[in-house]
Amino acid sequence: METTLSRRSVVAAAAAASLTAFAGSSFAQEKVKLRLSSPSSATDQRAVALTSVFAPAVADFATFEPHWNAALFKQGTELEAISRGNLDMSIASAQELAEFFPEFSIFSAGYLHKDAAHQKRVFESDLFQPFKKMVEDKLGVKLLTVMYLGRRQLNLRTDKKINTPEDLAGIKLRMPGSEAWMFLGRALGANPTPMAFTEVYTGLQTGAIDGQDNPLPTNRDAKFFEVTKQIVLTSHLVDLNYLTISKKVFDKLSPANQARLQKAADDAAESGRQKQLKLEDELVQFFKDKGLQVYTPNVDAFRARVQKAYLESDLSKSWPKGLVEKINAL
Ligand code: KDO
Repeated sequence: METTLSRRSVVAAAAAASLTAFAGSSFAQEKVKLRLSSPSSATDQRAVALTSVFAPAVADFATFEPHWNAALFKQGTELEAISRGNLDMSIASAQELAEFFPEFSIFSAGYLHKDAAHQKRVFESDLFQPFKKMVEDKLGVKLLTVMYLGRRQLNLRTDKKINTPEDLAGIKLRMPGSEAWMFLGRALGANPTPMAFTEVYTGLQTGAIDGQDNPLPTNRDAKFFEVTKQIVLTSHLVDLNYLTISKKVFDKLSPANQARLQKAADDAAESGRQKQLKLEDELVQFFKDKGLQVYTPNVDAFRARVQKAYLESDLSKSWPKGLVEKINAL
């Protein structure tokens, strides 16, 4: 019995040793690990698209390892982590990029992108190329593709009806913690309060904040409807995130695998975009059924105030001359 056992363990040890040897071979080394950190939940359509479209398409040369709910890095710290070589991928916002490159705030401006298709045209146009290059050269981060997050709407735990920006006076509106986000909160007429996405549910539940803004699919995924009373359809930001990868990691791949990874990223973004658009259409009824008031305010009043605030701001001083007009013309 003892002999059998010890033989078994020798066989097991040998198998383990040969596995280790295999892992050290050049063949195994070709499989790169892609660790992504994001505050998104695993049910967010971008997360779903990355695990169901991106991961299988790169599986024979890369292992995609996502960490949702900001499990690995705090919201807003991912780009620095990639830059320092501690993380491989993220889903970054223009607002986060504006912390490094102020001119990126143009892509975070309220009422700039018209819709998901316009957002994609902007990303793919020549005018975006210098922005991409700047992030690659200075941060070592490659912006692979643009992911549609959706139209951001106000979602409040208060009862008072909101028709114009003036009605938001004194409302503590949670915004993600960066200057470009805070600016948007002020431009809407509210009193912005910075808070990480993962803390928003509790913030609403306890009354630390009066409201938050996010697209309808996010409001469902994060269950904000359980702790709020109304959704005001301001559509103040057609929001986006860029799927990013460390340039160092990307450059180590063969040209063929780089092309496959790029295609996988674009396919995942397209799949997420279509699902997100469909959900935005369907979810108004879902929230009404949950007992929330869902209505459209005076959007023209919001648009006029927000656009004026940006154009008169210091933020817009960093925007390349004539770029707003070129974006509008796309
Ligand atoms: C949020 O914190 O409100 C936000 O919507 C900001 C986005 O840029 C993005 O980080 C998003 O959160 C997360 O992916 C969670 O959906």
